[in-house]
Amino acid sequence: MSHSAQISNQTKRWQEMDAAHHLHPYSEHHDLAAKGARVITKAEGIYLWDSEGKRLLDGMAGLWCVNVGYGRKELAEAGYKALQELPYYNSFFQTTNPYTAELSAKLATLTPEGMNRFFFANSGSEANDSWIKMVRFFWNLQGKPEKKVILARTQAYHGVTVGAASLSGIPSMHPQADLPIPNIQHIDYPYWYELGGNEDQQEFGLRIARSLEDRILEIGADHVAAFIAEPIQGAGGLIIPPESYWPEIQRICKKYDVLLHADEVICGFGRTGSWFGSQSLGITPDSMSMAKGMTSGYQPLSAVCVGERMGDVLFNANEEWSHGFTYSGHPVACAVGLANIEVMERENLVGKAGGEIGDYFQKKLTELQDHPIVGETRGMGLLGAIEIVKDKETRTRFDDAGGICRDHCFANGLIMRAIGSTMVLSPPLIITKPEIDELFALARRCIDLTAQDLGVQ
Ligand code: PXG
Repeated sequence: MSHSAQISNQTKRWQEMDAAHHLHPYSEHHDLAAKGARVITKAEGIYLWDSEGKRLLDGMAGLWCVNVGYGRKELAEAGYKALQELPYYNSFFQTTNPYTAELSAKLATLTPEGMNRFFFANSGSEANDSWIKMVRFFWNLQGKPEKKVILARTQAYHGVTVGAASLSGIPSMHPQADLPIPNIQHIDYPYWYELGGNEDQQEFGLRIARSLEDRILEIGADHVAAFIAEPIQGAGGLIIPPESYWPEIQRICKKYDVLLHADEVICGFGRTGSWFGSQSLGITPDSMSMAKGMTSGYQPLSAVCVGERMGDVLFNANEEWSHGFTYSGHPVACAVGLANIEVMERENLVGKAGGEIGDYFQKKLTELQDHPIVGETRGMGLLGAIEIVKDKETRTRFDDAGGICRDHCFANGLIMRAIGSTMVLSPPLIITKPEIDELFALARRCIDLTAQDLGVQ
């Protein structure tokens, strides 16, 4: 039997086991079983390999998370060392461990001023769910238990647990599970390219921000607890708000005493060119959630960070906070988180994403605007979006351009995510200029192939 035939049999075996026994996230299982799942077997730098030996340039850093790239020995060694010394102990019962204590202190040096206290969990969803409980506890302790409604945005992605999925504003996430839970409402989102029409971008940004004020007034400020938003919306379409948006949102939150929460799960850890998206976009939140880039995905780890106002109240409560996970502050995950930050600092990855490398990425992204089916490109740091359109003037869309383009990307060795007709990029922060050239050469070729399929010459 030839080598490749052996590999194929092995792949087939994994696909069959997987089809029989594995329920995948966000998948239609009939379709998946018929096609056979792609089996990823190894990774190095910005590349992945599947079980057939095909190489893929990972333009999405996994799911927006592998910021230091794949195959980093420092992270593996830090995890191995912690696994040998202290594979597990909890942080309940007045206990901590060196890794969790050191990571908390390290994070406090990176977060915006005053954001100094961290509650640890394992995923972005758990962090956001924990935050809902913190907000309720905070207002209850403040003697304002009627301040209960949390406002979030259409097309927001805050995770999938019951609370986090309720905060999320992607319409398909709610009906299957009878969500959202009570006291969560959604307002408009600042997607100028899709919704702005001929309106001036800054005017649009102000108008959308003021929909927050309208809703607060409708509900009554005494009943509104908090507003949650991603600095740049990720999974909802990589939506970068006009500059007028965030200052107005902050003015409104202050005026009506509504807590402001930044979901930094994608934007955190260098993605936008600063440690946190809030720093890039000039946001001063009361609290933030973080995950993904915190360990570059090498271990599941997340946190809710609270500033002085919430922190002082929660830390000084005269009652126990009834919340915490078995793995809150897991020593191995925290050890890997520390090693991840060390690598990011040593290699100046945040500085590069906000400087030379981010600028080069943005320049190459902008060059795609000359393509006949590219209506807009936008980005910040190492985030990029490409709007595929039938008509640049009217911004009319094709039916499934995103799906077609994504399939061409896979076939040609590039992972680029499709969100409707928006193609999205979020590569590892270690990407080099020649690798950026390779990424955009592949992207252009795949957009060409998409245009051909759609009958555009
Ligand atoms: N907040 C934000 C902003 C996210 O992007 C979560 C919270 C939830 O994190 P966990 O760790 O619970 O998944 C996320 C996750 C996609 C995609 O296809 C995006 C996410 C997750 C899965 C897929 O874009 N973001």
